[in-house]
Amino acid sequence: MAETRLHDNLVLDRKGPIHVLRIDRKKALGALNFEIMTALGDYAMSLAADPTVRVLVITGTGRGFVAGADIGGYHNAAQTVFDRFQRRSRQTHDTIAALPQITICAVNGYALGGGLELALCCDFILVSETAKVGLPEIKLGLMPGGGGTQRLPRLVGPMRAKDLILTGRMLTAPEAVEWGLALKICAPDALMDEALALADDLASKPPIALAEGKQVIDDGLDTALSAGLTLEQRVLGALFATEDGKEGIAAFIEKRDPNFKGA
Ligand code: CO8
Repeated sequence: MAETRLHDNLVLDRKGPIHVLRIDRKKALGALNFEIMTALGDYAMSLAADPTVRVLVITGTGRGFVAGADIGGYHNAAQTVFDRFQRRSRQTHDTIAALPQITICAVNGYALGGGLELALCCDFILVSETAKVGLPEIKLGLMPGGGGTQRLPRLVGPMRAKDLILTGRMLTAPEAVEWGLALKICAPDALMDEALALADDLASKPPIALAEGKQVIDDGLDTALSAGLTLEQRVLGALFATEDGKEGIAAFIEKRDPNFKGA
């Protein structure tokens, strides 16, 4: 176990090809201020360039995952301060969403506002039975600004997104799974084990196919069906030409386990 504190409120645990990043701000239920958002973005930027890491798990501490942006920091703040946070959060969210690694968000408690928006940047969301998720910005006279109005409707459809965004209500963990907002519900004590089991499974997969599969799905969502289908065929053709593609097929024929090398 190699834990490093990247920031007062961010702890990184490196487990070989898996990184576990924990937001550690228990007293404020994980609320994100400008400094944490910056540290998170800087870490994600460096991770994007690290081919030795295949999976990132993001989680929180105690009963909060991230209860949103740090509201206290914006009480009577200048417009420029608010705008600076918005720009920073856009960079951080976009960097995490575009990571070549597979990302798993293990939501241990409240994921509200910017907390849910951070989770929505991840490939998989697992929720603890105690988790509550929502976009309550409307109660502050605002609306989401970290991707909530765009990423949530793409995941759960526009009507359900409007339900959460316009009422500001929270979903329980079973409701989040029922909506397709989370993949799986876990007992609180089992959340990290389940997240790490999924991470282990993903980390054992052929790395190029893993990264390309993610990218093609994400890019396809941003494009017309015919362009997405063309992209899919092109990338599959390129994967067929990789050593891992040849190894996977040979291993099947020879009835043995494949030895993928990421080439
Ligand atoms: N920011 C700062 N502090 C917070 C936040 C937050 N988002 N959420 C909770 N806290 C703090 C509380 O102030 C409290 O601190 P203290 O003990 O010092 O008083 C501590 O965490 C525990 O919170 P509660 O006592 O309120 O605990 P409860 O169990 O009673 O309630 C809730 C938990 C329901 C999560 C409640 O704390 C809550 O409603 N929090 C705010 C949730 C929210 O509105 N999030 C969205 C924020 S806006 C956003 O994310 C995007 C907009 C970006 C613009 C930024 C401008 C604001």
